[in-house]
Amino acid sequence: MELKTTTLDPLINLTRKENGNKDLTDFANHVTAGLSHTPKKLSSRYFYDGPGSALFQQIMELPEYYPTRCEYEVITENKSAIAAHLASEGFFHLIDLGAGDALKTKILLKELQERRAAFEYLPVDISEDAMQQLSSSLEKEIPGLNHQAVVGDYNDSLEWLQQNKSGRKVILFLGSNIGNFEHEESLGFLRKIRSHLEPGDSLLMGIDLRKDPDTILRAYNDFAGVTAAFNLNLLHRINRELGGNFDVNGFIHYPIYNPQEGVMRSYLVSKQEQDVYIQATGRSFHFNAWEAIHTESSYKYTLPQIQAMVEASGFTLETIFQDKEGCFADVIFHAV
Ligand code: AVJ
Repeated sequence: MELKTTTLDPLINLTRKENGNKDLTDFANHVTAGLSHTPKKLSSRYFYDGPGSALFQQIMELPEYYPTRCEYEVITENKSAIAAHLASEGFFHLIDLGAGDALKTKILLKELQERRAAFEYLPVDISEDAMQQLSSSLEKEIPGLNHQAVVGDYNDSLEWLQQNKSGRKVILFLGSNIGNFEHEESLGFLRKIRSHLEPGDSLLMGIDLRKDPDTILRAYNDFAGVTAAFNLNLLHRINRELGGNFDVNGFIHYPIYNPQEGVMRSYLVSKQEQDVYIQATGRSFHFNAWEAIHTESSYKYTLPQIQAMVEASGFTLETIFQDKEGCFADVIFHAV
């Protein structure tokens, strides 16, 4: 009998596996549905192609975009307590949903490695570029780390992990990515995560908290216009991948914060009446002057809201970590 090798493929791509043009077809169907809907909408999940991921990297370095810096502080200040919680019970799979550049996770990875914790790091992201860059940077920065990057959406990746990785799991869901879900969707998503876990497995979730509305609005309306370019890239992507003829200069980025709902919503607003033909959808779409496409929601939470939401999904709250200013929370939950 042959010995099972422990070497992991550095990258698994779930979006390519014999699904041909399925992703493009999905994108085209999504665009057709969203631009025929009243009011018009497109999902922020399509922001993250190569150029979009690069723009998001720039956003994280903007002076106005506080969430990354606040979460960096939470993780840095509490790294040993967090690592102790995660590594309390022997070998585990550390699954990083929406890992991106994993800037904050790397602090924990180094801490876990120093403690000689037994674990395998599995970053998951829909951006293949981001996962390729992460794989090679991990090799340089954290030699000896057992890791395998997974390219795929949250659902496909969770299924894949269920089938391919058994044993204790710790899910990281950092960067306030949960904020992109509407409230019902976030409950559904947390329940989905829970359904892939066993009692005693853990979830570490990073969430942006409610604060001064001006601070929030500025983070999504930066002076240099990087967030505008990030939002408008969605139209460039439709032009590139689906053969659209959007005149991107005919649209403006418009973000607005609702302090009662605690939600930042971003729109692309058409400056004039126009028709846009999109080859892959086989049709054109009409825009009235000042008609808007809703492209992103980023929900901000209160601590009681977070606790209620996650406990309604089959978890119990373990510990809340926060930065000094109460800007951002990273919360550990246990599956029950
Ligand atoms: C990556 C979803 C957390 O909502 O703050 C940043 C994305 N959009 N600026 C966020 C984003 C505009 C970001 N998340």
